[in-house]
Amino acid sequence: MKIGVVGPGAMGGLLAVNLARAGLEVRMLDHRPERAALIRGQGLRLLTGEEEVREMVAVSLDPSALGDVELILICVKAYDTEAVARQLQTLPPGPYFLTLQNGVGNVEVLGKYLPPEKILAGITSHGATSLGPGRIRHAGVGDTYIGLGFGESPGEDHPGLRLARACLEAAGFTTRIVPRICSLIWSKLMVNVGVNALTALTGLRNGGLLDFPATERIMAEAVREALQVAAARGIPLIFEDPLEEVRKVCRLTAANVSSMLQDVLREKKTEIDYINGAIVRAGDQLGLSVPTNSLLTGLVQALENSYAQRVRTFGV
Ligand code: KPL
Repeated sequence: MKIGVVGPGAMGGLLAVNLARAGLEVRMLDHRPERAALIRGQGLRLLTGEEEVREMVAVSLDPSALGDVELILICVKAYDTEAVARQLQTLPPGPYFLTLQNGVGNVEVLGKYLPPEKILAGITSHGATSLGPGRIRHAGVGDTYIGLGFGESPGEDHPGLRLARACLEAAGFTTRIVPRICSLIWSKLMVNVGVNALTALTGLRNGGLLDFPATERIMAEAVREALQVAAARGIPLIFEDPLEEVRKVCRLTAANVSSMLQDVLREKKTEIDYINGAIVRAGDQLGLSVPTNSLLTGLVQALENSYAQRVRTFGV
């Protein structure tokens, strides 16, 4: 079976290596020529604990390389979804598209360019860290859920969902099909709202957020505001106690460097606008006050817009 993976970052790389090891034919799409060339030459390297494996996978800058695949996994940052959707729009009809991205709004953007009935969405709590171009650490095992991007999932009866689950399971991701993925996306959003901006601003690993009363308090406040927004939107969540779930993820991925902290350490753009920023936009529309998310969003935006001006030493 041929599978496309868009975005050879941490999650895309983790999936590509594991799919290739399971015997599937993986075709990756990248937009960075130097990284694509490096992966083409050296393969993708995946570190799990002390063990490192290397897999050679096909990487292209041209979307037509994905012309005959059955499923395309979309693993780019949320701010690149639109550009990727425009590229994938040029493919012949056929493949299913599965987004496994962080944040809200990806399904809607994909739906503007691709056939909505072919769009699948999922969330995963597997931790993946990019150690550099083409080199990934598998930083924690977690659950994965998938469903239709639009509408209620008919479960096992849906060929696209069956195909996506078979691929993910081949890659070692235990996967459940759920009826309403929107609830899942918002449930995962709570985790990212509580963890990502705070780790990016403090420089702490996920587990470190539980070590300080101040970060615990700000986390609780950000999640409480996001829960109010979800309730006002009528979106049911899967967690009985969402804040406790955020703490649980911090404990399970204690050693992980969150994706947003990885971005800040590499002085890259972050996904803040799709996480805490999405709560701020929704709060504005609903007339709800979300001061903690507003503050976290503003601080991360300031940080990512000022890398060149950062003071690194106060030497005279
Ligand atoms: O999704 C994550 C991220 O870093 O973006 C968590 C679950 C918080 C793991 O670090």
